[in-house]
Amino acid sequence: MILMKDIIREDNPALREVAKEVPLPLTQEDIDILNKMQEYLKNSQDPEISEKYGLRAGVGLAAPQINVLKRMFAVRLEDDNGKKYHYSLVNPKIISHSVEKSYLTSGEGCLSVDRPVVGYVLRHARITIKGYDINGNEIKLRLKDLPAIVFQHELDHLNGVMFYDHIDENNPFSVPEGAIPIER
Ligand code: UDB
Ligand code: ZN
Repeated sequence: MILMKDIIREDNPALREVAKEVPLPLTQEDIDILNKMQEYLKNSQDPEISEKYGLRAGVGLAAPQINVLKRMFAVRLEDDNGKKYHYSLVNPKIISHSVEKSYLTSGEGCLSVDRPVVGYVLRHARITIKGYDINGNEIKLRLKDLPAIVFQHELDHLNGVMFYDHIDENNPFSVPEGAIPIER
């Protein structure tokens, strides 16, 4: 199983690389990696297991964070209506997005960042994302609110982008007109 020691931190230059497209169909090795990433998220959200192994409760994990420079990530969260977003996505691409922005009022963190970084991370409020699931089937998702934020955060990791790259360093809490605050 994936443990915190397997998750690379921001001092590792691999997190700044652009990850490679994954050939389809997936190899068994890639399938195993994606399943392990999804298992990390599940384990980390289980109070007993996360306590036992010292896991940070994660809602998303991108392959580069375990030093696998491939364009794939896992997401596991529930929205406010109890709708589940359990996805393992390969070669994801945002095919359209709103002009409107949104941001988490509590800011963001990252499993690869062991320090608090304050400030608003402005993201597209709504996205349509396309990719492939573990079986190579095409997946197309329309997302808003927290799920849209999480998918964009994970997609950024495939491009070597960290959440704090988006924070205005002179004015970390500035909000552009019309941006939607998301509480959680
Ligand atoms: C996270 N977790 O997993 F809204 F029950 C963060 C960490 C860094 C704090 C562990 C998180 O936001 N958990 C959460 C959120 C809720 C409700 C809840 C638990 N990530 C994933 C990550 O680092 N992926 O690379 C950071 C998130 C910040 C915004 C989107 C992803
Ligand atoms: Zn992250």
